[in-house]
Order: sequence, then structure tokens, then C-alpha cells
Amino acid sequence: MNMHIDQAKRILAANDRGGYTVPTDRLYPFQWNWDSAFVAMGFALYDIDRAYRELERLVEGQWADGMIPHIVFHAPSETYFPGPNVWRTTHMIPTSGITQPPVFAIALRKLHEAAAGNDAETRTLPLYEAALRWHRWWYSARDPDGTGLVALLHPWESGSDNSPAWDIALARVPSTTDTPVVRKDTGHVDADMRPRDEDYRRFIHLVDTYAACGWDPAKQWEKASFKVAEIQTTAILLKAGEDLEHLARLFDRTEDAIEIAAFNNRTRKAIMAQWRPDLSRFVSRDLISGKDVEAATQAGFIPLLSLDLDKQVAGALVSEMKAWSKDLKVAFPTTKPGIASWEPKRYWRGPAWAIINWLLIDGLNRNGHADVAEELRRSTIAAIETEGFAEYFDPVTGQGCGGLGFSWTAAAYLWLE
Ligand code: 9YW
Repeated sequence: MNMHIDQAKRILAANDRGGYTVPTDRLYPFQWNWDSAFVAMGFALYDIDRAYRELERLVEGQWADGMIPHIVFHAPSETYFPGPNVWRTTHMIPTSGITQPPVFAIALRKLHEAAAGNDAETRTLPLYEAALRWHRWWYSARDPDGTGLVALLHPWESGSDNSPAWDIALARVPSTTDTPVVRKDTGHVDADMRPRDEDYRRFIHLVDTYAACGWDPAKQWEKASFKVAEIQTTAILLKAGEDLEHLARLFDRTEDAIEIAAFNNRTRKAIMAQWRPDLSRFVSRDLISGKDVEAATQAGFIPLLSLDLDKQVAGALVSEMKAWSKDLKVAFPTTKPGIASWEPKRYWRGPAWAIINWLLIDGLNRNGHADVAEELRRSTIAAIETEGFAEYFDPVTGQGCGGLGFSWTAAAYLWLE
């Protein structure tokens, strides 16, 4: 048996805090939203009960308005900033006040299929209901004008915190804060690999602003100094929406299925309208300036995951992906190599991430590029087998960076191996 599989399972077991999995010890000591969705898919390969538990525990944090927060603070810890006292939310179990990419329903369908019969439906249904409420929240709170693209009010919601995609939009956010910024992350990981202090001050400025709105979505929408209709999140929402629609039909929830299909159709068209042939990528839209976000990041390729693109568009995306990956030890870079904002070790400004690769691999397979998908799969597996289950990888040297013993890297390994 492949010893790395054993190791991946051991990491997931070691990061278990009682039915939920922390991304890694100390650096991220709580339950994170999209991490748990990936982790649940990993568990689904060998422990379906534990896979369901992961999503069930995440849903304990779901708000009355349907939002599933980006962090659920099940148990106190002093090793992370910002903790519950900074977020000032009012949910029964302390949570953050923002959300994260909705991978949840993608995971749920996989769990349901892995559970195959038995009590699968009983276990899946409450989670299906939670997912549907969350998707409704996305469309009402984050697309009040019905454009089909959903907006983020905080870079943390993208899961790609300090991506160059935010440089212009985030520069408008004041770097003053009411809350002292007492970072803990740079005590765990080399500061060169992390977002800068200035980024953190702006991140916390936004948290202060939204806390002052009492976390009311309409008030936040009005007060937000950061508002980006985001292509990666929207593309994930559409794939999750397809999987949710599939489950709705399976459970004979015809009205739900019609409602979800309408979300999906609107979003499909809206994403297509963000295709930019001159860039060979899809782009986000900055809702404050009204301009395209042209920064060259991985986000522009994620629509492969949820659209059946015509040959020409898929071909252009793939050629662009190949150009970015040329000369790299580990694909796929989160920023185009060589441009001014490219920093191969600094978090979301260049490094390769196993979970992003997972989404891209699924998207490439969907769009008839199985050969490129296979190359990316091998590159991801090789990086992990060489360097271990690091948070992410320097694409130039292959070095494993950030936190170690990382849960979603372990889950990605199990899934891709
Ligand atoms: C933070 C846990 C999370 C991920 C995000 C990643 C980082 C930092 O770590 O967020 O303080 O929330 O950017 O995608 O979910 O792994």
C-alpha cells in the first residue's frame, strides 16, 4: 500500500477535533468552511460516517439567514487572530461574519453517492436543506440586483486572501482599524510567506465596518468599500448549484429543482459574459469602480469547472494555462509567473495549491482536456510525495510552504491519487 495514503489519513486523524477537522494545528485551530468541504470528500473515500460528520458540524455554524460562515469557532484557542471577540457576531456557536467559496454542495453530492443507499437519504437531506438555504443567501445577499454573479465583501471570502486580484479594490479600503491588529500567523509561519501587515489592517477595517452594521447583509452591501463580483466563487457556486439541482431531482423536490435551475441558468450566462478573448481568461468585476479585474490569477480559469465551453474557448484557456506553467516545477501558479505582482512564496500571489489544482483538474476533464488534467494531477501528486502535505508549494522550486500537516492537501492527495 502507498505509504502516502496512510500518511494522509493520519494527518486527517491528527487534525480531528471531534467530528470536525482543523486545517492545520495552531495556525488554523478552528473549522474552516471550504477546507471542510474538501476534507469531507477525502473522508468519503474511506469513512462515510466521518465525512457526513464534517459537514454536519460545519452546519452548526449556519446563520438564521442561511449564510454558512467562513470559520466556526467550536472551541476557544489563543493561537489565531482574529478570534470571536473581533468578529462580534451573535450566532449561538461563535463564528466569523463572512463566508467562503461554496464547495459544500459539490461535496454533499459526492458523499451521497459514496454512501449509496443505506441511510444515505436520511443523512443527506438535512445537509441538502442547509445547502439550499445557503445558495438562496448567496443570490439574495450577494447578488441583490440579480446579475447572476455573486459578490464578495471581503478578500477572505474568496479563500485567496492576498491575491493580486484584490490589489486595486483593496487599496481603496482604509488601513485604519478600531481593533488592534495583533497577528498570530507570523509567529507560526515565516512572514515572507504571509499577507503583509497593511493587508491585515485593511482586512480588519472591513471586519470593523461590517460588525458596526450588526452583520446585516443589506447594510453591509451599502457600506462596503470592497465589493467584487468574483469569478472563482461564482464558478464554484454554479458547479455546486448543478450538484444541488441533481440532488433536488433525486429527492423529487421539483419546486426546489426549478428554483435552483433558474439560479444556474442565470449564472451560466453571466459567467460567459465575463470571458475576455484578449486575455484568454474570465474576469471578475469590481462593483465599486465598475471595471474588470484584469489581474492575472488562477481565478480566471476556474469556470472550466462549471461550464461546458465551446472548443475554441476551452482551447484558449488551456493554451494560456500551459504558457503559465512552462518552466515551473509545480503547476498551477495562482499568479502568472513573471508579472510584477508575482511572488512565488507569498501565499496567494504565486504558489500552487493542491485544492485549486483539484478544481482545475475536474474542469479540464469536463472540457475534454484529459491529457492536461492528467499532467496537472501528476504534478500535484509528485509535489506532495516529495515535500509532504504542505499548505501550498513554491511553483519554481517545488518547496512545501506555509503550514505543514495540512488537511486539505491530505484530502486532495487521497482524491487525486
Ligand atoms: C484566514 C484555512 C484558510 C483557507 C483560506 C486561506 C487561509 C486565512 O487559510 O485563510 O485567516 O482565514 O487563504 O483559503 O480556507 O486553510
